[in-house]
Amino acid sequence: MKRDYRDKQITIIGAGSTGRSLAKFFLSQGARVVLSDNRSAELLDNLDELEKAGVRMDLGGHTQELFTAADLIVTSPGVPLDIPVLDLCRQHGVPILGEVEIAWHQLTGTMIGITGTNGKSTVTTLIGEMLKAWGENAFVGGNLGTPLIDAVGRDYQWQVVELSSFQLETIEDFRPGYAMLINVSEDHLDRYPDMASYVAAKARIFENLGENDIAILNADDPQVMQAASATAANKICFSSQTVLESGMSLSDDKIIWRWQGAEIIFAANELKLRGQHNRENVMAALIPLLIEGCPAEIAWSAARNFTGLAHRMEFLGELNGASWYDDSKGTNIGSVVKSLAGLEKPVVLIAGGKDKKGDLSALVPVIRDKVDHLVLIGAAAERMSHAFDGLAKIHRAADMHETVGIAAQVSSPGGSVLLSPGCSSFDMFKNFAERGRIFSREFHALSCAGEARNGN
Ligand code: UMA
Ligand code: ADP
Repeated sequence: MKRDYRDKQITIIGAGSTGRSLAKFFLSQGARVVLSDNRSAELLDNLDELEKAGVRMDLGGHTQELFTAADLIVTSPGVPLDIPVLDLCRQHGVPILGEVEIAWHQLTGTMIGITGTNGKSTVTTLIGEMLKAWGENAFVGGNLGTPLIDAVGRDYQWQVVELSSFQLETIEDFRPGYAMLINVSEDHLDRYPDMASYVAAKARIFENLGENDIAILNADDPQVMQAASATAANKICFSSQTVLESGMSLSDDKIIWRWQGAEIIFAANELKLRGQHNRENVMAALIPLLIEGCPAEIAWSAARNFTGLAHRMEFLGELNGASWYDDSKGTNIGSVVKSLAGLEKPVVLIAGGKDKKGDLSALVPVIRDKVDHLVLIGAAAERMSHAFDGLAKIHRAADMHETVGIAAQVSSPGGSVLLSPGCSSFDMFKNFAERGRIFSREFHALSCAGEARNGN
């Protein structure tokens, strides 16, 4: 049921995209709004408009009284829940909720929530493409980029929302009609004390589901099945290892959908997306569409034509006979393993960034097998150079310009250069997209310089 915020005193923490969208929403509801950020005003652009509209700014720190006197605190996903000011709010009994929870109460239509360690953005975007091809009016966003609160008041028939573990930590009643968990592997151990806490945050997507809701699950991932074991929802699975009696399966090059006694077969080799993991993403994305009655040929044509998102194994071009790939969104170890698995050796791997403290050992066999040079960047470079010592020749670089220069020098004709950092970007860049863009820009600058030298 829609909640009424008229005259309520709301303090929002985090003046990033989520906080700003929340501030607009609460203003529109007649609330009194404080936007608090521990960064100072000089580091935060374009807040004037919100201030003029009546938002009170609390910048360069979190003023305790603006929190303890509030009726409600709403957090941005990047704000850890154990910071002192939030502890104080709990002591004072001030409720703390997240943006996704706030948005959910205000929305009607069918919500498809997508979480997992890897593949969330691809699946979210794909479902959006399928709904568009079907002629439906859908919001597509969440952790993908546009905060879910922006969907409020827009009369979308569907909300397709990518959900991070951070966003799920602050739900209460949140209950999407479809809740998908694509996979689970180690991530964000710089925020969570251990893997169990991270998985528990992800599993909250199932917390409030009832028997009319649908949980879409990866049958091949025991941690996924365990996380959903207690849900009251109807479970529908996908598998690339077993042909399921009911659900979505991959067998050789066939994607098989069996549901309510009917069977539909799709030819997986028609997909433009590459890699086994992307077949899994396509399978997961098809499920809600087919259940909702989208004609199979429409959903499939959208899947077939989907070429993937930027910064996910994006092919940039060739330089000195080596193929260059931007996988800047490869921000955890599991995703680097998948990306390397899809390449032939020899690979120059560019890795490192803000260290998420994950176990690096899963990368050892695939580095030994595929990688001849490692170019390490950022805060995690030190730990990675110890973990990968002796597996490949290790180089260290201070910035992306130097990184690309070294990678070009050591790459081999017929081989590949892969930026797949296995880390977040925040130590050197604004986000993974900026890291990818700068990588691509440096690559193109070097290619052009090479062509100019060769007189092309
Ligand atoms: N801040 C404080 N106090 C603190 C900590 C942070 O004030 O104690 C402030 C920072 O100074 C900063 C603001 O909080 O100004 C940033 O908030 P935020 O990190 O939540 O950033 P948003 O711009 O609101 O973006 C968030 C998501 N970011 C994170 O989860 C880190 C975006 O996901 C998401 O697209 C956006 O909401 C819309 O939903 C990005 C991400 O990296 C892509 N997500 C992680 C991932 O995919 O691995 C989970
Ligand atoms: P997310 O939004 O969860 O970070 P993306 O769709 O942006 O996921 O993909 C990021 C990276 O994760 C890709 O470049 C790829 O290396 C890896 N990846 C994508 N889908 C899967 C999957 N289903 N299983 C494992 N790894 C995947």
